[in-house]
Amino acid sequence: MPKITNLKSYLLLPLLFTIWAGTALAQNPLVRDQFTADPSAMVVGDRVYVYPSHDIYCAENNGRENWFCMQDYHVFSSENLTEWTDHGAILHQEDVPWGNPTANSMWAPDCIERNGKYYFYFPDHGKDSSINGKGFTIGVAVADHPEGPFVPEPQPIKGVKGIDPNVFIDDDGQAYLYWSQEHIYGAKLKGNMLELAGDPVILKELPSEGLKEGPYMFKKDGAYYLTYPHVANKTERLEYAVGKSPLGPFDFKGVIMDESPTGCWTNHHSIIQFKGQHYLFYHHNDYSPGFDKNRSIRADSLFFENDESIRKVVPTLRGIGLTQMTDHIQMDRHSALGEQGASIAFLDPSQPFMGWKVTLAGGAWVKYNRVEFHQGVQTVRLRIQAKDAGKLALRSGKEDGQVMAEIGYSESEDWTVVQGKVKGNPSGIHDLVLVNENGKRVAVDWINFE
Ligand code: FUB
Repeated sequence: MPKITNLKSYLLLPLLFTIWAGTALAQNPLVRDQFTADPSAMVVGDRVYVYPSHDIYCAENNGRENWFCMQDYHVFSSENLTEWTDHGAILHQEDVPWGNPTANSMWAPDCIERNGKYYFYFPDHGKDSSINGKGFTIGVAVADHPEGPFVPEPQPIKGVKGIDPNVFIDDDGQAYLYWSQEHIYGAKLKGNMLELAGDPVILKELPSEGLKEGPYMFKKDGAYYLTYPHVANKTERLEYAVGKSPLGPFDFKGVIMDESPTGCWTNHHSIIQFKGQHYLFYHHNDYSPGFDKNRSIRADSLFFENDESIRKVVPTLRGIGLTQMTDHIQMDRHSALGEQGASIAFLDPSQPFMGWKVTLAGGAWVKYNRVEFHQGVQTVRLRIQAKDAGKLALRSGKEDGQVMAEIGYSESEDWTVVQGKVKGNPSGIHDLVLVNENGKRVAVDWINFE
């Protein structure tokens, strides 16, 4: 059963989000007030747009309890990869002319730009299973702007049965649609982006055992990278194969991300290059550890080796982007955690969207990378809870580990904001290490600088 079944938790969310408004959201997960999954990221000029699925919890979903339940799509965008704007719902199941308005089946989507129009591809169940055979098919909604409004086409794409659409446009202008249904399929699209231009083919040469889904194609230095989640063992991991043409043949190359160590059964991803850096967008059930059909999108940097193979991405909580010193820096979204005496937990397990805290026993530490300082910083503030008086030290993450501030505090049952004087007038980008130098157990919600 999911952890959040309590209506009060949902009612409190808008209030909680108002409290956070104005703070930058820099870490994983990227979206902190609703469940999001299956992120499809797209670069438009200086912004990254992300089109995820929108998981919700439905006690009963068309007779299948505790299953995926999605009724609409939101789009999010960011210019700095830290502050994500929710542009609101762009498509609801009730607005799909051919869709079943109560199927709760708005699974993983994709979006692509062509000649100034934005084509949004989404799976759904048809109103009448005879429309396109049984089960899922794929529709398109079109907009003049990446954030919509999107207008759904009257009919789904003919000749497609399945889920997880992905569209790729090659350098010669030919567009391809990929999707999954037991196998991964690919087909050429007509120039109108709404119809297949040829028969679908099964993309072979991928591992034959275990579910494969969620295809995502990209091209780099003339090579076609077909990437996809695959159940090689117990749950999905992200793999890739490389070919010389968009419909293969492909050579299996390896693993982009291992399966979740905590058992989230699905993973689903996209890969973009933004301002010279590649990023992997993926998902994990961060806010719903007890129910893996309520997921949250994440992003981490992705690197290529000299031979053009993809270096395996190790998921982080720290995520991507620079954090500003004035933001509430969530040390629990750490880059590293001391092995002894440091732990992460929800602030309130009955309200996961309130976020997490890091608890440090005496001598324990937590590290947070890439905080941007501006000249003139005087004070560090920390929201903490400590049953005993103690002292924290904030050190530079550099080798010399210089002390930037020491923060003494007295005992307090309640959460309280304490502060210390910052030494050395730091500027530029710093990694931070917070150490419980000689105190007893202390919990930290956030820190920031003034
Ligand atoms: O989100 C529902 C399904 O879970 C997606 O379509 C799959 O790719 C998996 O992430």
